[in-house]
Amino acid sequence: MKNVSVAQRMNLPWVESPFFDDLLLKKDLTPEQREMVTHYNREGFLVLRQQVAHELIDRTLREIEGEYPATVGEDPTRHQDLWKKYGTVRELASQPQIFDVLRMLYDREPVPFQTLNFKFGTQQRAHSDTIHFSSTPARFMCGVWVALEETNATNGPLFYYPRSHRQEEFNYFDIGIEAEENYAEYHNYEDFMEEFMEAKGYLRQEIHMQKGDVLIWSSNLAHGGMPIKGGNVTRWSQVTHYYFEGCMYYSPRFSDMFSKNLNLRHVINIATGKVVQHSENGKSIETINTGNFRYAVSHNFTLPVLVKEVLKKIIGKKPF
Ligand SMILES: O=C(O)CCC(=O)C(=O)O
Ligand SMILES: [Fe+2]
Repeated sequence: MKNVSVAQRMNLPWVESPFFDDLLLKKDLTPEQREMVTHYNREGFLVLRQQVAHELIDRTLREIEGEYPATVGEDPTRHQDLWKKYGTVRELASQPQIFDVLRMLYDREPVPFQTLNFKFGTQQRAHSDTIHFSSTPARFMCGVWVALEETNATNGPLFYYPRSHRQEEFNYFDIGIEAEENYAEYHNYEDFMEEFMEAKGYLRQEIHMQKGDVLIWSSNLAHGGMPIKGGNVTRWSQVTHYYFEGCMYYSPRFSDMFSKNLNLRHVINIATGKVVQHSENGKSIETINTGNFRYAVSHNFTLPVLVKEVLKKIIGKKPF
């Protein structure tokens, strides 16, 4: 390892590295690109104006509009993975110009793996997406939010806490909550995040966007949706979550990392339709399906663990 600098040895996206400034000096980037990566490094997000063709957005809305109720607050409020049904959602998740920006930020091949489409503002409390999706090496994940129409003070625009991505990635273990199958404990995590942001003096910023604008947030940036103030006003949008090749991908919310119960995700690359192989330091990691779309590292998956999982499913709680 003597010829490799300490900065190069760090298993992190270069844009999140503590040696970012040194690494930047070695990059072949235009002044505009330098500004973009520096902003992402410092603030944890990037706004790209007019990135997505309005023609594609209009086609998307025509395809998905029938999936939603007429009135705000009625179910379903969100649709996950409409890309499986609609080519336009897939196209929005696989925009080459956005891939190029992600390659610049992460130096790895992007893997769009999940879509969420909303008709109305989500009014979600602050969270970091790392509670839902994380990776090892850490931080090879980001969210790409596309405005399918204008967002403003009344239709529940996005908010984020600039620079909060620099904090550690909190999981349930850190705040004394057990890994869970449902959302019963999630409000405790949300309380924690809100209180943490306030205690550390982070300032919430609301962002207003135009149709076709894009916001990229780094995996650990705290963000959410503002309250809807304008009655039955829409806020059409699509979020695509991206991983990057060459990692292990897991859900912290369902995992107990320290007793080897790492809950691995079944990752399909939306752009290619192919399953993405988990890997660790260049070595492929085989996984085993433990039911309910949950996967575990197969060499950790012993017979007693299997028995426990099956019993848990039958009796609805942990057997021992
Ligand atoms: O659209 C929003 O209000 C927030 C969505 C979000 O937090 C996410 O998809 O990660
Ligand atoms: Fe989120």
